[in-house]
Amino acid sequence: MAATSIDTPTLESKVNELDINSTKPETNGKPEEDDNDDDEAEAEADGENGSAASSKKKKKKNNKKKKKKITSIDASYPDGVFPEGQWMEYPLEINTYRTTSEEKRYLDRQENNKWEDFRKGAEIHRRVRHKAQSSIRPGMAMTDIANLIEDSVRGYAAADHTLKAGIGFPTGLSLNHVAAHYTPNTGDKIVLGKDDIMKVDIGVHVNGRICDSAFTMTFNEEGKYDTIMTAVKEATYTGIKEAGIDVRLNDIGAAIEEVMESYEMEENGKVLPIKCIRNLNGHNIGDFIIHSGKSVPIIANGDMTKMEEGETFAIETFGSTGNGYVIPEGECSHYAMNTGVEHLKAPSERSKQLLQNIKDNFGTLPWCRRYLERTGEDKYLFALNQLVRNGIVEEYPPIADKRGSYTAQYEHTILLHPHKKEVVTKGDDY
Ligand SMILES: [Co+2]
Repeated sequence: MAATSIDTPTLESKVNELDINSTKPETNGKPEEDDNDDDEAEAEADGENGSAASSKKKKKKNNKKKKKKITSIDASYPDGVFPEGQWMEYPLEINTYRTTSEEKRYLDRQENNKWEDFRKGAEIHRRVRHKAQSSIRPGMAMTDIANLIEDSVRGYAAADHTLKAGIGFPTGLSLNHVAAHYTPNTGDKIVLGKDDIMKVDIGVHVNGRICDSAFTMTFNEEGKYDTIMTAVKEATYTGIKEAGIDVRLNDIGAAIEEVMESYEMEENGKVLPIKCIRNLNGHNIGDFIIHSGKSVPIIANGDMTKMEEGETFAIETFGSTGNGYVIPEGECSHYAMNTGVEHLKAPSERSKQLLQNIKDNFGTLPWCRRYLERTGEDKYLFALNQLVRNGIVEEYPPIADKRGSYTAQYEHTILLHPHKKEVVTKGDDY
């Protein structure tokens, strides 16, 4: 999920005490059917000849388990030790001592439960996006794409409570000139087109530790989007490389900008420079809080604030062939309760009731209208807008560059351990 730095308010950094015990579940965490053929193939690879005809394989299948279901990720890691991400050393000379410091390693081990929560979320993220990458095709409705992704997250997280583990924020599926914060609302009729460029932004949390990671999907076979995809991927990798303890946020932005804007794409003989979307940012991540105070610019912006030991960041960059600036456009789907609003009173009985339901199900995690409806809410829009007007709930409408432009995004979550940095959501796909 992106942080906007201009015109729209950012979430406060104060971490709310969440009363998890008083909350009721959004779903019962029941694992759902998995129709991913890859997984089935893996599960049945034992004793099967690799070259067996597919028809023979299909017949054989009936003798075994029916369809492979998505089960809790815990079943794959019974000892509770999850795969580590990609380790990188810190960039500044003054911090090279950290890599081998016993004291820093000792400090790091004290936080091991927190790191394992992130790693578990990251492993769920990798599996979910693998499924998304292998099954999303043009012609699918955006609602079906969102459900496919979200049911996978729920299945792997298998938590009895939304606030314990599962969806960390609404699945972003923003198309073309829309850069971020679009997910379908109920009744959405949009269908994915073969020439669309779609930002898939997935959030998975475990005990409030949110993994925030995004990639971009295209289906154009002439390689139309190759350059913008490369530009944004390289810009994000640059941001990840430059990030670290004591590094100034401005310096990360400057490095990202230089890489991103060295690319240009061509369309119908016209050269389109790739620009950074200057009012979108990476951000640090707090417990149950997706944007927790610091913004990581994707241009040089003069921010001399430094990253600090123990912080966790989403490093994300957005490239665009448009103005390189986004404004709100279209119907809102994303919302989150603001922090530090305990003193504010819900303006009506209905909005008070709605607010309690939001607190019970999502706390300060972002959510969308579809998730609210899953909790049984109906005819809530008037009350919801009251909460928004009173500053209790923040709305995050889709944000878009100019019509006809193309935007792309890549994003990883990084952990600033005392001794090294870990790109926890890194996979072999991106
Ligand atoms: Co983000």
